[in-house]
Amino acid sequence: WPWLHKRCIQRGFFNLRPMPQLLLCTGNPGKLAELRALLPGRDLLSLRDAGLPTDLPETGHTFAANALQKARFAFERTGMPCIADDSGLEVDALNGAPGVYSARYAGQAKDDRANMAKLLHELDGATDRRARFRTVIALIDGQGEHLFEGEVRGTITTEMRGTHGFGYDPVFLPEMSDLTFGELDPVRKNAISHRGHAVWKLVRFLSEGQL
Ligand code: ITT
Repeated sequence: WPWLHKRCIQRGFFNLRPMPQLLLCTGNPGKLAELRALLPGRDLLSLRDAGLPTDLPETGHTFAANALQKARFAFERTGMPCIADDSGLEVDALNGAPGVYSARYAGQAKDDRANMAKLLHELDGATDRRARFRTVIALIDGQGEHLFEGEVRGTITTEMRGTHGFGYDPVFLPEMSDLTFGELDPVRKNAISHRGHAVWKLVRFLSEGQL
């Protein structure tokens, strides 16, 4: 019991201060739904709830730079703890493309089907179809700026499969799975995804600290 009591104090289980609201700085409805599912029990606000634009500036050349840029934009305007996710698909045979340009791979419209069609076209006939999804999550609060990374490796299919998820999910087959992210139900995707890994690190950080 003394051991358990000490662990509870260390982990803040007796800390009855209310958890602060967190602002999720994404305009992508698919990401927003996954972040909400991965952060149960948290008081979460969307950009729309906070009266901010949903297409935040992201002019960096790395996931980390863009995640920080989006979180800073929102933090400077609200002063709330802000969480931003910048993510994308890196394909080995395309030297890491589309990478940070994943959302606009087929044009400015951020059209998921057009992006997947372009990717399948680029890989037409390719035997090396290895790829990975990467996410960098930035948290900015009154204390500072923190980054949490996640990735999942897999391959690109030769056709779109499944209707779950968003973005490139129907063409991404994660390692050790016969089903694409588009075919997996959301709980199973979150259990192995790049975003799931990054959010676990974020949750550990939040539960160890004051947020
Ligand atoms: P925000 O910047 O507002 O968050 P966005 O859609 O512009 O929204 P990104 O710039 O981070 O987000 O682009 C990420 C793109 O990568 C996204 O449009 C998807 O096409 C793809 N992507 C990221 N995570 C994905 C996932 O879990 N499943 C499928 N595609 C994903």
